[in-house]
Amino acid sequence: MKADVAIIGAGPAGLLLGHTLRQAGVDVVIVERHSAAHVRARIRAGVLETVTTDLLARLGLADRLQAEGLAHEGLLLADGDRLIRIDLAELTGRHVTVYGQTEVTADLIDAAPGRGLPIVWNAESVTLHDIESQTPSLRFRLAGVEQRLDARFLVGCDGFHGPARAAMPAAIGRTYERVYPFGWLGILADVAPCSDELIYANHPNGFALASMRSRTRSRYYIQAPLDEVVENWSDERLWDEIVVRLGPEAGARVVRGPALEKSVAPLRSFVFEPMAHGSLFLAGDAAHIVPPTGAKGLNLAASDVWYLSDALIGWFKRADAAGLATYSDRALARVWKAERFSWALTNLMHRFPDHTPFERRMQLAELDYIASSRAARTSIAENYVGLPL
Ligand code: RFL
Ligand code: PHB
Repeated sequence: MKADVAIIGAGPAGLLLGHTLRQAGVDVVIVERHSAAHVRARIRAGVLETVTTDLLARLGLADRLQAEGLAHEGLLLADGDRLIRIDLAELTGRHVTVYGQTEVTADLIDAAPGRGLPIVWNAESVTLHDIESQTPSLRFRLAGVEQRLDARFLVGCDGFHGPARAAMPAAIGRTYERVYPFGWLGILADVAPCSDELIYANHPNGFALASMRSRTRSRYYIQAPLDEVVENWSDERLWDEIVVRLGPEAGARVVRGPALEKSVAPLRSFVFEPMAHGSLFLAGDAAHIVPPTGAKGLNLAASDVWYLSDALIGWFKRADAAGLATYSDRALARVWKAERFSWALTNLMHRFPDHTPFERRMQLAELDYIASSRAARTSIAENYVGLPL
């Protein structure tokens, strides 16, 4: 097999990049470890910045997003008793869109055959070769048979655990990491949301988030110990805790229902620099992870794709190498600001095992400051809707 660009991974980063390059007439093949059914079933992000929705619109793949996505013009921070509103529309003139990552992925997978975007599913043991040359390749097994894909460039869109970042020579890279001492226990249920807008709650018992996928499907999370097992949490116990942590006003409006899905996810901040070496580029979770508190992970994958697709199209269509040379620096400038925001919001809203009553009072003082200061709310709002490209 041959392609201009070989992409590893059919998550949001790989699918968005593949479609964008294909639309510009660049030959792409995506190689994915799992089946299409597995990728479609993964439940993850729910909040899209305009960076992401504009990319889908530019691809002409935003019909369902426009019909079914919910525009959110604000969000709420809860500090135990009070709800503090961050009015995104008034403070920034912008909004975010609630539309599940599952739906984004489905729309991109469904459109691939009609647009001549090949996706190789179920590719086992993908390895990267000759990344420092101009003739790199991927090797993998398909139903037990060895395959080879030659390309001019390789792009690792293979998430945090994929092989692409590991293929970078150790001497050229640097890793920055913070692992948080808790995870998020999530529940998805076909019940009406308790609020029209997302609620991020800092309760003495720990963090809680009220989110949604639609007007009839809710997504809630609570902070939980890292070693927590889902089996310890019956639906009833989890609903009880969600109600307590959201506070009296929102808690009273929680509608309970059977869990469609329940899982624990760890929280991590992580950046690998640089995002390019030789003929290999990284995009999305392959290069950086944020804790989900700021809703930035999927949106950072989309901003990487803006920069990288622009650079690769420049190289193939205008013989312009400048974009590829600056890709890593451009992408990382935006990544670090999103890392800062996600880390700060995580620190503000969670209960840390080593916190003393002093740290708790610092959190409450900051929430009180946010409630009273338009400048503080504007800072949160402009980060939440997404910083400019
Ligand atoms: P993905 O989605 O992990 O996709 C990587 C793909 O690569 C494949 N792969 C391989 N393929 C071939 N060979 C190999 N050896 C391979 N190894 C891996 C994988 O199967 C997969 O298909 O990375 P990508 O594309 O960079 O996208 C990143 C986003 O998925 C991620 O940042 C977000 O889900 C993070 N996130 C959120 N982001 C937001 O912007 N807003 C949110 O509201 C939000 N909420 C969340 C989140 C992530 C969560 N979890 C579970 C981590 C909520 C949660 C709970
Ligand atoms: C979600 O709905 O899954 C979600 C929303 C906002 C976040 C994280 C996750 O910050």
